[in-house]
Amino acid sequence: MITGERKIIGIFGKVNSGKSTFINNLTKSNASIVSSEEGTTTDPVKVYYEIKNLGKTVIYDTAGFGDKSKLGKVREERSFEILDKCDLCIYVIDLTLNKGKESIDPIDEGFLERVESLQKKVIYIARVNKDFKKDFYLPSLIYRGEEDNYKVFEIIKKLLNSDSKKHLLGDLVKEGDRVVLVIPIDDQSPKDRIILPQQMVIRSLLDKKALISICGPKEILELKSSLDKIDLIITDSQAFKEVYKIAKDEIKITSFSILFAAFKGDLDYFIESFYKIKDSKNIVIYEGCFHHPGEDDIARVKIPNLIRKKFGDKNFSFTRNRNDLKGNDLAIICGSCTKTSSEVLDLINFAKENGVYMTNFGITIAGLTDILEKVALP
Ligand SMILES: Nc1nc2c(ncn2[C@@H]2O[C@H](COP(=O)(O)OP(=O)(O)O)[C@@H](O)[C@H]2O)c(=O)[nH]1
Ligand SMILES: [Mg+2]
Repeated sequence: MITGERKIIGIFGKVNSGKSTFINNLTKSNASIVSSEEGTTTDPVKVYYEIKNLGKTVIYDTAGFGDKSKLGKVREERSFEILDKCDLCIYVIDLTLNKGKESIDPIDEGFLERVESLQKKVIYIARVNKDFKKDFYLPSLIYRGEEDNYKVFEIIKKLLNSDSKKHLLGDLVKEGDRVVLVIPIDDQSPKDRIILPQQMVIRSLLDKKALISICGPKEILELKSSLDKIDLIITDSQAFKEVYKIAKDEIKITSFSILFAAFKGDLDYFIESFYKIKDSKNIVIYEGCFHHPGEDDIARVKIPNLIRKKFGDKNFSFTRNRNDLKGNDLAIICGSCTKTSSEVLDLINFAKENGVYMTNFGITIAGLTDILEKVALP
């Protein structure tokens, strides 16, 4: 299984239930401000945290529910954005507040119903005081402080490690296969490193005990002549056309973004949506991360130009905000290397709910260069 993805854990609960105290205790940090003042945590606070035998996580502390101040609603919205994308939520309930009451607080109940309808994994953590007796609501665990951290991590691991053991390469590669990676280095490449999807593919190939060679698009011909055989080429989508000329129909070829569309997204929906470009008037291009666009930026320049050339002019807009997908016929999203599967699936669901088709950069490029039918799918 590939574990290169950072899992997202969100901490939720009513104002003053002890969320910030909990994240600080759990991560042994002072990440979040703790105070008896309601609404102390405003924007979500995040802590990057490596959990042994699970891998990278990001843990968010969020603004509490039931905040009656002027900005309370806006803060709650931010918390719900985290809820939509998280892999696991930890709900902190202050049972001392419920003292003497027979039933669960309506705010807690409302949230828990929402979590259930989203089918999120959830851990309920209860903070209790000494005279807490009633067990009308059974939490996953009673948290008294740092001494209970190991219990929390055990539950987190149990819930998150049981996630589907999807393999990035599917059945495309087997032990001993000779795989060539084509990675163009140009002024769009990040300085001095290769990007996360490429790192994850390399790690995944090593797990499969494949034999790996790497080169740029200009060098592939020479590399090919030096190898007895090539079982698969995985290329950056931007070099698809060039590489296909060399692979022809003799060598299996796929791209990093196709692997990731299948791994993190919904490959069938992306392919179906690609064929809707022709009839779409309003197309929004969605980028996951912040970067300074170069002159030949793939999102802003290359893809719109390829589409115009093939299908005539369209209304293009560009965004990093999920809400801006609304009102468009089609969205084209980036490779989502900075996003987790849950975030990409959240985006796809949002698009579907709003009647927007969605595809990604790699599928679009493969389709527009007429090789979508010829690529190997994981
Ligand atoms: N007695 C007691 N007080 C706590 C506990 N956890 C938090 N508090 C107090 O409750 C108040 C609110 O805590 P905070 O972590 O800021 O709550 P948040 O609004 O959910 O982030 C602070 O005054 C904390 O000191 C606990 O386990 N026991
Ligand atoms: Mg707080």
